[in-house]
Amino acid sequence: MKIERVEIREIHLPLVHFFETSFGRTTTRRIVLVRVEADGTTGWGEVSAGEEPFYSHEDPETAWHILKDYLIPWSLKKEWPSASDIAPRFRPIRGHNMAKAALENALWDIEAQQKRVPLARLVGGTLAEIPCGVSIGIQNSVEELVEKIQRELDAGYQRIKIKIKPGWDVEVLDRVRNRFPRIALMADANSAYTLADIARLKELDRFYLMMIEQPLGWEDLVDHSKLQRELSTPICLDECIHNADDARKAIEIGAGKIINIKLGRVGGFSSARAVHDLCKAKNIPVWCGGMLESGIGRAHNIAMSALPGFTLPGDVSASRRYWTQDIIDPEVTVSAQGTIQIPQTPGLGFAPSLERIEAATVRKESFE
Ligand code: OSB
Ligand code: MG
Repeated sequence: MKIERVEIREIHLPLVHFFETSFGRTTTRRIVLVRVEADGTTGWGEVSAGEEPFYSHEDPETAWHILKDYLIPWSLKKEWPSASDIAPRFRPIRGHNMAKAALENALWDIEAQQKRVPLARLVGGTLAEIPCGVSIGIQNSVEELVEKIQRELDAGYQRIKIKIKPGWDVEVLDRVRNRFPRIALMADANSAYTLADIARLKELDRFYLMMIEQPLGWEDLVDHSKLQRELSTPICLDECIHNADDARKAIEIGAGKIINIKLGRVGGFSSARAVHDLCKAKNIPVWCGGMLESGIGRAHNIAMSALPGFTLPGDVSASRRYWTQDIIDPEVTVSAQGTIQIPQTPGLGFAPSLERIEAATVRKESFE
């Protein structure tokens, strides 16, 4: 495919409810979207970076800069045999995986349309539907958290993830577990602890969680392997894993037993597939994480979740949990059994609504 034109734009989308993690609270998402035209076909990608560089070093500004000054000039007017050929070209740029993923994933969208196959099938997906969980942020009170959990269980979601941090952990989980003794439950700390907190982290073992996600440093595999030896609860790695090589090292030193794969964090479908294939070969379960994506990033997450190694419910849930109106048609819906059907139509399977995207746009720039 020959890339004729690339447009980047920033949209602002207010969340239905604030989302709070150990590193802060988000009320409105600032999302950079990438639109690529190649051989008369249009593909879309989404930068999943947070508003501030608190989850990783990336934010919407850094992504805009890397796309505008490197990734777009390096890919425009060139002939790419397939979407999988662009990741090696981007390799000289260190990091900036979320910016890379947005452009690469738009090419996968184009390739799926050109080959007239569903995106899920093009990337190697085999599942017809995927199991869904929800990620519930830190609330103003435990009562509100319990109420929210009940609402999501009533909607059919198969597992509940809550966010924890020092001061919102043991007591909260104690009350949640007492109220919901049998649900599939996990906790995500987003790097809020250190090995000095080991006694407190060991207390979490009594809640028989499915896993505890990223308790320690955002780049620290070594301390996670020390912690895993002290815990019966499996550790799931999120922030630490940027590529298949990180996953290999993590598995080798026992830094965790489960991996959360995020398309943005690992740099797009090519890298995500490599992480998936490695984990599958090593019998490490994986699941698809989320970054409060708009419908475009969500549609990519759904396609990736169809890969056979995605055996655990992910953080991919219905559009209505995030937005009063999503920017795709149809919106993402979840069945009463807590599943999402993989689209069987060619390409993304969800049409970006230009009208809604335009209405949410605060700046855009195009390159030919
Ligand atoms: O750590 O998984 C995370 C949201 C923003 C940044 C990091 C994370 C999250 C979530 C939300 O947990 C997942 C979602 O519902 O999209
Ligand atoms: Mg996480």
